[in-house]
Amino acid sequence: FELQTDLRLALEQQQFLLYYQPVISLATGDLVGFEALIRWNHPTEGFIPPSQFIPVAEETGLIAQIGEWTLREACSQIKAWQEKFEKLFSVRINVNLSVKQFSLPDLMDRIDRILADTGVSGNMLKLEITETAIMDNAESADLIIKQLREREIQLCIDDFGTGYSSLNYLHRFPVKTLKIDRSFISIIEDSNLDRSNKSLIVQAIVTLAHQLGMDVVAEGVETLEQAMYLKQIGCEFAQGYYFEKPLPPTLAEKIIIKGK
Ligand code: G
Ligand code: G
Ligand code: MN
Ligand code: NA
Repeated sequence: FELQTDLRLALEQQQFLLYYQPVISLATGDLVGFEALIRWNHPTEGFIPPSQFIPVAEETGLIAQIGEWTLREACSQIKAWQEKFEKLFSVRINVNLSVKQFSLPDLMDRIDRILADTGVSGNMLKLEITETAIMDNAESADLIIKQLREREIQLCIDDFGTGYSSLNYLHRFPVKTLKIDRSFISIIEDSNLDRSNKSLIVQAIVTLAHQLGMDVVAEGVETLEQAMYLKQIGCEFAQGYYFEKPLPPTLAEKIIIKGK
């Protein structure tokens, strides 16, 4: 098994899948979105996690094609769910963009082509990028963010708190949502007693985001205590195993129907 070689074949042999993890409103328990997460079903190795192959894809440049596939597949799924569920399906799908993808000079053309081909409008999409993606592309980010906004595509800062500690870009670039990295969530153990530095950081991030006009998603929420604490400090949204794992489309559909 040679990961790099097999990764090239994976695209043409259609070994990638998207799973969808529900994003939940902490106030109401309602479904407010899904994050699309890539899965590689390798013919002999079984499921290989993205943490293993996304870095290789970044190094080899394959990420451009894989990212293109992901975005197209997510948009096709949006279209299929819109046709199947009509008004019942109205939430955005979050798609992860890698650092390299965000810096592709023709990113906007690629996005426009996919939207046109699938017949999906930008207001059904949210793109997740890291702080690094923005900071590494500080000059081009202004224009890209403006163009995304014209298409009503929202942006979410993923893994917030683990990348650049520079907060400069936060007021410079209009981003809808901050997603707090799960390393900050995993240390929340008790909604009343927890006074560790890390949960103070969570509280500070929520306050910062709100003051900048952003909403907040906590990722990696695994316990009721964490969910209650986050709700108490005003964090709007959450995703994590406590609510739902990333699901194949057929199971995600059951959540769409329930709306919870
Ligand atoms: O699904 P999982 O929890 O294993 O994801 C691990 C990491 O892989 C996460 O950081 C996630 O952002 C990233 N990831 C998942 N799907 C995609 C994708 O389609 N494109 C990119 N660039 N990263 C992804
Ligand atoms: O984009 P990002 O790296 O944040 O992707 C989310 C990753 O976290 C995915 O790989 C997903 O499978 C994983 N994940 C989702 N919910 C949980 C959770 O509650 N706990 C942990 N440990 N991982 C989670
Ligand atoms: Mn993400
Ligand atoms: Na993350």
